[in-house]
Amino acid sequence: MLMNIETVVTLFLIFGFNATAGTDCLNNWTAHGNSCYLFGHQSLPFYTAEHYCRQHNGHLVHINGKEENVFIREHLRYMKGIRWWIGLTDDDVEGTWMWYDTNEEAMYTDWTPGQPTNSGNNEDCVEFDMTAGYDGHWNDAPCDMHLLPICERSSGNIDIVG
Ligand SMILES: [Ca+2]
Ligand SMILES: [Ca+2]
Ligand SMILES: [Ca+2]
Repeated sequence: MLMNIETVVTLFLIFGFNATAGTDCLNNWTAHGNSCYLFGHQSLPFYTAEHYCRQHNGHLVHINGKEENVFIREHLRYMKGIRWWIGLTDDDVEGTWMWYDTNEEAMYTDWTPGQPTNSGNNEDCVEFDMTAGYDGHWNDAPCDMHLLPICERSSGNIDIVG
């Protein structure tokens, strides 16, 4: 397990470094894989957070699998904020979790044990929660909560760099 994390961190450093050198991502965005990520500084309701990301030509992060999930978690360990929106919602059909950017059902998930709870029949949006007890896993929360946005956009020419 330790080896895996080290490998992932090493890959992140390599990709991050290359991408920075190739300026694939704008200044305040973080490069990883074929994407750029913006970790917002203002807490917003879910749909306002999505709008914020769209204004920056992105969308709330779509976590495609474990590798991307680990990258996000490792990055958030060094951030001040502890509760962050990701682009996942069951707003349309309760219990069916869809990625907002592609309208695809989530294949990979990383729920905190015991979640999702749909507490108060009012938890339709998903946060990445660094609070003790959640420890960097996912939780369904009310969409009108004010949390920090994690935006993602594809990086243009990372293939040339990599
Ligand atoms: Ca992604
Ligand atoms: Ca729900
Ligand atoms: Ca919950």
